[in-house]
Amino acid sequence: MKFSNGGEAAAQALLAHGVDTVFTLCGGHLNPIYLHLENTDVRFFDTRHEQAAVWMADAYGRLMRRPGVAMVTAGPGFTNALTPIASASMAGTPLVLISGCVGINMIEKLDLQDMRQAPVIEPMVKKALICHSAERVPEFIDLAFREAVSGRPGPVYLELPVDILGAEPSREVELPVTRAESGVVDRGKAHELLTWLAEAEKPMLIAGSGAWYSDAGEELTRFIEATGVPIFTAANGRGVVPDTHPLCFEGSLAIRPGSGMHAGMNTDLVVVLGNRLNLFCLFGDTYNPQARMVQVDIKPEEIGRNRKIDLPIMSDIRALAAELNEVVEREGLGAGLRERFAPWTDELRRAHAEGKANAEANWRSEAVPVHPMRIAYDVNEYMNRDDDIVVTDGGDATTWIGMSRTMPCAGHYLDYGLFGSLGGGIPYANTAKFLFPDKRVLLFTGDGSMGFNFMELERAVTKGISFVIVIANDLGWGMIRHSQEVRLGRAIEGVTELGRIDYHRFVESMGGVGFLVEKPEEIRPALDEAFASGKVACINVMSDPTAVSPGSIALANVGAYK
Ligand SMILES: Cc1ncc(C[n+]2csc(CCOP(=O)(O)OP(=O)(O)O)c2C)c(N)n1
Repeated sequence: MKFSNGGEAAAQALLAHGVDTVFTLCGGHLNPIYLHLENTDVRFFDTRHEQAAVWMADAYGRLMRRPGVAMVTAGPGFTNALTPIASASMAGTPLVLISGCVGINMIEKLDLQDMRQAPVIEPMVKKALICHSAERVPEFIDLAFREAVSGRPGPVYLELPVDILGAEPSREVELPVTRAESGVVDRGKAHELLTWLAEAEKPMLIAGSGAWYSDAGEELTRFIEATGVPIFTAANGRGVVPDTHPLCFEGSLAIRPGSGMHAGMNTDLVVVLGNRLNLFCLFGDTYNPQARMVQVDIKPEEIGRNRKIDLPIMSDIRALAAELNEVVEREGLGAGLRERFAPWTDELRRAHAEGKANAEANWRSEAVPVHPMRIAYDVNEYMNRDDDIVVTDGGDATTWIGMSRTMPCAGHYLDYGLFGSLGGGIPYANTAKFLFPDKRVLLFTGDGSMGFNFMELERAVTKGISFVIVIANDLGWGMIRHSQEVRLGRAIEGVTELGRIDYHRFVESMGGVGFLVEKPEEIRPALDEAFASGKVACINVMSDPTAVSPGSIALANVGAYK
């Protein structure tokens, strides 16, 4: 095809890749691309801060399992985009960040917004690309998309200098769209894993983000139903087998009320499926040191991080699960395994019920100010449709809802994950409702985290995107205050207090609706009214500032803070 300039080539390449949404904050360097995306099938979501644009692309990547696309301008637009890129890198989110930059022929002349961008972002992305010729723009876009989804997904950076976008390609250019292939299982290893399972008495499967991105839910469900092996889920894998399935014991985190801790301490075989041994399992230490370890991952370098792995398997999770199912059926292994694991699943059911019972007092607390677990409990009960989407932000707030949320399915829950960056909540909620206008969306957040991208609520109101925000308002940066109290015996003055902020009134002034809630029994009626309003609604719940989450206690005790 013959293109008038690099900007048109970029726009056509994005369309060829099926891009339907671009999250962006404008800048002159991007005009040649905008011009050729205007009036096409691509929708722009124009944010008020580049950070929000990239948070939104991150949410897109996680919800849709294909790359979210953010576009930012040179220099300050680029630097504003960095935090969510680091977060996406840690989480392994498929995302393509396109950045403008100064023209190649203007480097070092002291042109506007000039800086060396690629070296800054290189350690945060799977690949940092700079395209130096208008003819090669589609090829670079193809490469960026392929890289973002191949193997373990992740963010990719593509820099398109403004003179390249303005230059006319000297020849006809193809629009390549290459499919990334996923990893194929080693059949012998699948067989070996089944032998190990047959020798175990107390096995546990842990399905992480790799199970979500490979779409392994159905195959895994078939496998646990055939064999009776209990499964736990983690990270973006939460919900790949629903929490309500009798063989799913919900999240694997040891702090979650349920059986995660009991299973980890007593298991004799841990099968980690597309999940990393990171802080969330104390780098592998929450699992019985005597247990045999199997780790399955699409990225071989991941296998063996932090703990010795007895059986490493490099595979896409769905491919492995499908292979396991084939062998189990062919060799008729199911009934024997089901019988073998029945006492263990009974034990887990008892531990699960006990773990839940221990949390009841907080979940059903009638105290004023409201216990944050009670808020999380009511929110979880209320968001009871299978396709409801819950988003979280905040320190303790994320811990409380993480401990309380029942996952009816995968791809309907967004939190900040391992990078731990506050501030993505409002952009995440904007993405969820923008992509799924028919689903109910709720953001559960701390009061501090409300502030980072507050102006994005203006975007929501202006664009008619409605969701409900529930703030567990503990008058400050709760998790840090609490970790100081646990560690030092007191809060350090001048850094963690916010005082009472009437966020609900701010939201009202922007055209949304607001509710102040001071008693537990007011939460549900406020949720009813908030969703019925069809607007952006903020329920500002005065929560107990002295309630310390297990997350804060962990923060006070992990190595870095000693
Ligand atoms: C961008 C960013 N800045 C600072 C921190 C450190 N931090 C972790 S938890 C926390 C407190 C969060 O307060 P809030 O949003 O009110 O939620 P709460 O813990 O009170 O539930 C802070 C400041 C962080 N994780 N990310």
